[in-house]
Amino acid sequence: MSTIDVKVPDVGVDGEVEIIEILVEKGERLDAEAPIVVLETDKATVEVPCPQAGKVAGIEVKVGDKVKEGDLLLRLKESGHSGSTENDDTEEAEETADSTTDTDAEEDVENESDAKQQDTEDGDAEQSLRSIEVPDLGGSEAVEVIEVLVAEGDEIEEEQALIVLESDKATMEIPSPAAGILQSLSVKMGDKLSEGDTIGELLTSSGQGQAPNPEKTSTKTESQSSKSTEPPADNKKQPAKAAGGLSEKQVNAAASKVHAGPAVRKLARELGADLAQIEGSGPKGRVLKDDLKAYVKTQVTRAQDGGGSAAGVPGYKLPDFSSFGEIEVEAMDKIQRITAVNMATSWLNVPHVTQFDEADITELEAFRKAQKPVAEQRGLKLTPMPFLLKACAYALRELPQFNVSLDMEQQRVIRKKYIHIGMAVDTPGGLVVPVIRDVDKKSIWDLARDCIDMAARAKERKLSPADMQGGCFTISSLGSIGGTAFTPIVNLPEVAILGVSKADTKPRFEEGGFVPRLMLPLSLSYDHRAINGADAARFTSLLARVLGDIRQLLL
Ligand code: CAO
Repeated sequence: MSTIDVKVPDVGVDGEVEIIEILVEKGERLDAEAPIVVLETDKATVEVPCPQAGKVAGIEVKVGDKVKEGDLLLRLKESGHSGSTENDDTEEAEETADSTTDTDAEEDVENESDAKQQDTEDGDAEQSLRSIEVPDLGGSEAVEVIEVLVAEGDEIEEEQALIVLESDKATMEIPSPAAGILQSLSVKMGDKLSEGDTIGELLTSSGQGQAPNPEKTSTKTESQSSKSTEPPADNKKQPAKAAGGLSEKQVNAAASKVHAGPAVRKLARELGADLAQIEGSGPKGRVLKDDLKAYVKTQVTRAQDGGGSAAGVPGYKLPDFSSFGEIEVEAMDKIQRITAVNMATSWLNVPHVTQFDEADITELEAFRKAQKPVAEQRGLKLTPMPFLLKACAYALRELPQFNVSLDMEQQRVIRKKYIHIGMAVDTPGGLVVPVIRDVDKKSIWDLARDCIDMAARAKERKLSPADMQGGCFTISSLGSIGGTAFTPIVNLPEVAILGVSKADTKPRFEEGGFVPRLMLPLSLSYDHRAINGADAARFTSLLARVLGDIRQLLL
């Protein structure tokens, strides 16, 4: 058995490209053609396949590295067999093979320039028909269609993958250049396509490239798809229309809008995993192989582990609501899907307890109001949130058992030395939780700026996946809306979340008489596996004390 060097093949780009994902591990046995890394060029993401079967002897690159054609990616111990189950582990002398044939690359084209192509010109409310053509395939011609990801009548998002092509050196996903309704689809599996060939026609709203409202278009698209030519093989088994006019096909189409490469899609299909349920941690929310593996692991653990998992929880069947009256059906968007999965996962896995308390913020509010003109001069709005963040950071330092995550699989507690706090933001698109970093090290003004910036970006849907990762603790404030208390759900893998309700002036008995004090309701939900009730009471008492006299934050 000899060792060969696997190098970056020709990916149709001059200069360097970035490694955005590594799909293999040292010691892993690979089949020939198994994807090993994902590269991102300015116009495509490219999966580099393994030139032959073997065992990974060493990985020579890491995510973020910039590489060019001929650079070493990994060393492979040749095996005469393909497949990952061979047991020839014997270490043999390593011979350095000549450079491998720089043939294969898998491309997942994300053609930004085509996406920016102008819509055809019509009046404001007009829709226009736009032809979708095969983009530059890096010189390849007559490339076979190996997968069709959409069907006529589907509502398509800009950059959503439409078809997958496979040449002798690459597998490429062809994205939609704009949003719209797929009016016609001219290709099917097995077709051979070259640059400029027509894939189909897209009905776009003029001006924006926005997808038309499915409510407005569903009837039209249904009738259009019914007169369409035979749908591609993968899409033949479309279920009948759901009650309410929107077909289940359209509802299910949400799953195909996920940003993921061909190898990850293929693996997801093999594992029966629904990519739409997975939160991608890659660039632009791309679902990486590791995301898929973590998701499947969680599902398997939940199914096997009776302890507080969803195992054995009976599902429920919906009645036909249209039999009771008029209804509308719309597909959940990504935020709704992810929130639903995350909430249910936490609710089913975490034994929740909520500790209630009140903080006397009379002085804090007087101070905050006095600082409002200063805040305005600084171009900021000073709400209670920066003070809550600072007080929580203080409590997390004092009671570090709240700044942990539980690794139940390996029976470990992970203690964090940093303090990043998530802030639940109510947006028109749903609940999102951007994370404010190093809260303990920032001033109130810094935190006010971060809150404004994060809330604005959340509402404009401009948060990146990284903005929403790495939190140690979450604050969910409904104080500007109302309510006296609530039981927030722990934001896994954190172990506690603080719910804040509306402050109210209440009579407090002090020094022989009642005095009006502004009281802020606190609701601390915690994971009772990680935190005991006494610590929870200590946490809220400490918070109340610090919010009652913020000079303590200086100590
Ligand atoms: N009691 C009384 N008033 C409060 C308050 C409280 N607890 N919290 C905020 N307010 C006041 C603010 O002071 C401000 O009034 P002034 O202009 O007079 O100062 C007003 O309410 C509006 O505040 P805001 O909402 O603009 O700012 P914020 O920093 O308090 O909150 C944010 C920012 C992003 C957290 C909030 O906009 C939001 O989205 N909250 C909803 C979070 C949510 O949905 N949680 C539920 C998740 S499910 O568990």
